[in-house]
Amino acid sequence: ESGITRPKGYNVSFHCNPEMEKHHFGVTHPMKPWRLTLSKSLIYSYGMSFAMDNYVSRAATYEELADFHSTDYLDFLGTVLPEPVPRDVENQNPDLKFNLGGSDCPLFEGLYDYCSMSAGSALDAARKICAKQSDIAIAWGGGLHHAKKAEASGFCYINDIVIAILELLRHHPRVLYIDIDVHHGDGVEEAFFSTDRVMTVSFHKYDPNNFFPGTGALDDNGPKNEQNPGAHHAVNVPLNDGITDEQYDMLFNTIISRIVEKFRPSAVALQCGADSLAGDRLGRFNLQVQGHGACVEFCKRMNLPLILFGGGGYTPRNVARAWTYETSIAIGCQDKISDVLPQHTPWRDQFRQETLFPTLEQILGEPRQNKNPPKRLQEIVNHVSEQLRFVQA
Ligand code: V1P
Ligand code: CA
Ligand code: ZN
Repeated sequence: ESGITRPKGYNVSFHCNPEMEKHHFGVTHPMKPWRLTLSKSLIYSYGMSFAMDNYVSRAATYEELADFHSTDYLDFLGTVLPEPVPRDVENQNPDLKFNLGGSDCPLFEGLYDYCSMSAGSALDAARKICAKQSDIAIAWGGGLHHAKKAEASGFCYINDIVIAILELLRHHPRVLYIDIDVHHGDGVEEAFFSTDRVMTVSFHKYDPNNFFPGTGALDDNGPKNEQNPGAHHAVNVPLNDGITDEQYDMLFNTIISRIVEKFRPSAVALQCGADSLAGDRLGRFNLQVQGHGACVEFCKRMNLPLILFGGGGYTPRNVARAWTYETSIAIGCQDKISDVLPQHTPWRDQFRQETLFPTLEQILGEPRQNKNPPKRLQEIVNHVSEQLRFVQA
């Protein structure tokens, strides 16, 4: 008896496509669709599927993808074949077509299907929100925030988030996009650069020379031309290595409250990239499952229709912990689930510690040095507050 029950009068929907998990970027590539398998298995082991509406999402159609992407790009994506010998990091072809086929965005068997499935689950989530059939819709297989209109980037080929937000905009006057992946949400920011109907906010590690994608400075806030409706509608929160739960939550709560007050969104899209967790293979932060989840909890408390997307996350056991805890927050059973992973959890030994909330010491041995002085965090809050003076609903 798990004690997990369906929240009364509150609907959470869960959108996934198990076929997605069968795809592989290559043995050395950090993006492992297996993390989706591990996450789902932990979510189901806790008995959460009984408290949600579970959907096997369909693949998005060509026309749905073309809502954002150029047909030239989609046609190429649909016809390229995997390379017989994958390129390694040293042996990159500098003029890749649409940035496809390098080490970040390799060509693999079933690539087009993988992309359309990710977009399909995001789009299904958006449609459930628009139909008011879900209060929170979850698409952990989505969240691929770097993809551009006619270019693949940073493990992302199709921008499922942009496609889902375009769907929300058919029914909602204003959408707030929040991105807690450790990387800058550049593709989503760029897609809505010139509109005042979407406000984008990304929290990320920022180092223009040494951290991907190198964009997202504090004063990159949209078009510089005041006549452009998109001016001031991009918020960037550039951070340094080692940020802690307490600091991150202070920033998140302060910044998001002020944005909601001014922008008055009618729906929220939250990208929950789990590479901002401590111990991530690519990330640099010291966030714990609790701190990452606190962002989801904060968004839920705003009481607006909400989509939760996945995103990055390169240490699968921690990705599974975070997305499981965040699913429990969506359902509202976070206080009822046991800190000890259910005994019958498949691949239980993969988790190393048997708890949902390992300590920083358990994750890292020694925590990463925190390079975010309080003075810098205050500067960020001040800048965003100034910026918001130019924003109104
Ligand atoms: O740094 C780069 C390359 C080098 N420049 C020419 C670009 N790429 C990064 C890409 C990170 C993508 C993150 C995606 C997401 O935000 C959303 C799903 O999480 C990169 C890194 C790195 N450490 O930043 N690529 C790889 N590592 C990589 C490693 C092994 C094999 C293939 C790629
Ligand atoms: Ca981010
Ligand atoms: Zn990332």
